[in-house]
Amino acid sequence: MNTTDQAIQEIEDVGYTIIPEIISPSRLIQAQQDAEKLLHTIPAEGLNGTRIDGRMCKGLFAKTREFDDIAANATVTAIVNGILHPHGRSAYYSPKQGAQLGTAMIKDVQPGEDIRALHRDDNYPIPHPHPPLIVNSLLALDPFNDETGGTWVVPGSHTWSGQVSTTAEHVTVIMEPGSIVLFNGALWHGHGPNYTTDQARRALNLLYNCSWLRPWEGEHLGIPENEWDSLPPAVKAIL
Ligand SMILES: O=C(O)CCC(=O)C(=O)O
Ligand SMILES: [Fe+2]
Repeated sequence: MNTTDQAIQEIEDVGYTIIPEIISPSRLIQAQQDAEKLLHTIPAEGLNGTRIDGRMCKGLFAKTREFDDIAANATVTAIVNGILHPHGRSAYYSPKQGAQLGTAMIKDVQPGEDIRALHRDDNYPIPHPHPPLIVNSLLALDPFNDETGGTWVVPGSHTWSGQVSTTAEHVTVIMEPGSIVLFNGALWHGHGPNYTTDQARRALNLLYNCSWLRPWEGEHLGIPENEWDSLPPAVKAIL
């Protein structure tokens, strides 16, 4: 089986897959530098009134063209389309039916930052389980592990019915910078605490949805017309 078919199979079976080194070391360094320029602190309040300020950059596509190549990466989009549009692998596929980028952001889990509780991204008002509607992804810009606040996933939970249990048993996604985790939006996931004092856990977060659904944020909004005209077809296809 090739990488794409194997990844599709894993997402179907356990709800997620990790692809090591989806970008080259030099592309990674560029992405880390571009991410650092865009990240800024967003003030937020936790449940008990504590400060949970996070470093983020939302609405990426209206702000920079630096991540277009990753969002439209041929392997990533083939996997996403294979999950969201299984018929897309047949001869009747039209690119216009392909997955849409629902949201694109950069996130940082900073040293000392607490967990993000287990949850589902797919909260459409349709009982679970149902056919996949969202594939979310996190491209690691820093190491993901048990110390840095790596993503937590509950294997197989994309097929579960009912409400999310925040105490379900999870595993940590362990990956090196330049690798990507892709998961069905119905999979329960979150991330652990960053126990370190000096190691950020930055990620490029690209969430794709079926193109016939209303996107979470709509990355096509806010792109100036002259910029839109010069976008490559593979980028336009996901917007
Ligand atoms: O940052 C993470 O590891 C998980 C974040 C998350 O819940 C998401 O991207 O939907
Ligand atoms: Fe999430």
